[in-house]
Amino acid sequence: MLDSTQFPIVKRWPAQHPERLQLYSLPTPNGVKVSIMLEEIGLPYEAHLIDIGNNETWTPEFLALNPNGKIPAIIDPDGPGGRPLPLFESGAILLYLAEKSGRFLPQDPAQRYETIQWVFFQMAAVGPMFGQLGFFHKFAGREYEDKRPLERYKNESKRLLGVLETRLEGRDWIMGAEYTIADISLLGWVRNLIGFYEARELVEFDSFPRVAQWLERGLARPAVQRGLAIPARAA
Ligand SMILES: N[C@@H](CCC(=O)N[C@@H](CS)C(=O)NCC(=O)O)C(=O)O
Repeated sequence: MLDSTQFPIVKRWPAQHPERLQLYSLPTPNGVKVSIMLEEIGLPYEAHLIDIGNNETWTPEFLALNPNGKIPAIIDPDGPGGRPLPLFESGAILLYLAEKSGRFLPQDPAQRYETIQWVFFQMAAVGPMFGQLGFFHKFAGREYEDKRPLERYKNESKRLLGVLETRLEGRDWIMGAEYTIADISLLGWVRNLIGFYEARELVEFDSFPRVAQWLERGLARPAVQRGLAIPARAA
């Protein structure tokens, strides 16, 4: 059970089903990694919408769960040893859920580390670079007179798409025939780059046909479609 003295977040976002995994998120590229994974593995969970536009991640209740003030975060009431496990950082959450469910992370040790390597590639490179490109191309940064940051993040994003394009040669998924948490970590970011960030032409996305086909393949998965809309945004 979830004790509100241990987890102040449950006071502000009460759990209707405290026995289920609690997800605190918003359908952004980082948030949907976890909702897609939860939909893929079919673990019962309860989703709470955290409104980052209203600075809800910077409230004391949220910061007690993630001192870094970012979604997504979870509390699994049935964590290791049957004790509640709070967790933030989407990559760590993906690894945790993969190990808990025994899904989407290969058993073979070499393949397993290779998958983790690509998750780290997403966390350390694709997420930060695409995110900065979004800031300088679509959001507040577009007003900046100095266009060098935009240029840098555009070039870096194109380079990273090139890395994916090469990796996907002869492979349906990042790890080949098997769909893994590496794909789950990346799908929302690539979709966002050419969708919400409106950077399709800027990064010359059409020159990365294997990435485009991989994205289409991913978006065709029903769990991905469901996960992309969780938690539902207020109407
Ligand atoms: N490395 C973190 C990044 C999380 C992150 O940047 N979350 C953004 C939304 S995609 C956020 O919560 N922003 C709120 C803010 O900075 O105020 C992860 O992957 O979990």
